[in-house]
Amino acid sequence: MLSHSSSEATEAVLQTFYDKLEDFSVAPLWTVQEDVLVSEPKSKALPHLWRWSELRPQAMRAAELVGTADAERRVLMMLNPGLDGRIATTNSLFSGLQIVMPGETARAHRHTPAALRFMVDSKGGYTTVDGDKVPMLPGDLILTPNWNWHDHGNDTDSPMIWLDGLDIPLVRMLESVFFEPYPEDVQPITQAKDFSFLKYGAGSLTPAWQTSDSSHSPLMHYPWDKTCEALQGLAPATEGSPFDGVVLEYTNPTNGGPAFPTMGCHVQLLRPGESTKAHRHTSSTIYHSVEGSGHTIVDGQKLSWEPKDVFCVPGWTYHEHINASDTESAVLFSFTDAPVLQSLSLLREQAHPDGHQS
Ligand code: GTQ
Ligand code: FE2
Repeated sequence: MLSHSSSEATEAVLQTFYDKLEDFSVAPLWTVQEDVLVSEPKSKALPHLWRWSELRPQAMRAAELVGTADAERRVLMMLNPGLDGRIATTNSLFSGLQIVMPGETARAHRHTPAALRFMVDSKGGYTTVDGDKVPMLPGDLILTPNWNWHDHGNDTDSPMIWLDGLDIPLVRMLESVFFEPYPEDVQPITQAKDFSFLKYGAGSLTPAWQTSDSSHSPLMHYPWDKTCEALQGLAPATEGSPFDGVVLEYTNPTNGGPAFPTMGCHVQLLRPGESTKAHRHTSSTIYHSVEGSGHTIVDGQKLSWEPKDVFCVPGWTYHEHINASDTESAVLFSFTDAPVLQSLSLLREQAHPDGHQS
């Protein structure tokens, strides 16, 4: 028979032993076991909301004070108040607000963290991604995958402001950050304008003369008019998800997979008066309200959003969405680290046992 053993060592003897172990760069697991092997995750990140009405004036002020010659990128980072100044919006995701003023360019570079842009305010302008000049209008989603050259330019007479989403905290944790400036300020345009959209934008009609095996979507541009049309067409015809309403993923048109191996992107429509059920998942999410107003209850805390606000839902926290209007739809854009968790068999989801938080 096996049995549990016990010993008579006193506190003092144990402490002397533990101190001694430090000399060998080892430590006892048994004194910290419960901090490591927790029964379930508890994110240090807090639910938090950033208001467009407060951030926009600060972005404009940044544009007065700092030029794109001095700032590689003029970005206001959204730092999670629970993460002690870490460059992170949730544990694994980063979000920022970037501004490019009329006539400005943000010079070409590339890096291993992948980036997405969701256009908030502009009358045009562009990002060039590996030689493909991608136009940027409000509501457009633009991808700049791992190690793709990218530079931004504003050839209009009004400011461009967009939401950046990057996997920076994850890539830093994996110690895989590489960065390289392009030898010139601006990279050459080598493709027809918006080429990835010409090639892959039809969604269910993809080039048959070649196969694409890249780990990210080959489509760099998901224009708002197509997104809007898909949501508006589908919303009256289906219930959608109990947790997210009519929610669509921005997919890789060649295989139906996520936009990036590290980040997935979604857009969801909440019908007038719609309130969703609560659930939680190990993935974390950053949301941006495109239109409409409402609130999201995260871990019992009410985050009230107006158009263009940004808020985050840390991993494994219950959340549910409420469209406060009885007449208008609400639309939320979001990005998530779910593809990472999925590919590592770490993605778990749980519905709230009572349907809603109290
Ligand atoms: O626009 O290239 O928010 O490189 C952070 C890093 C934006 C960008 C960010 C970047 C960019
Ligand atoms: Fe960049």
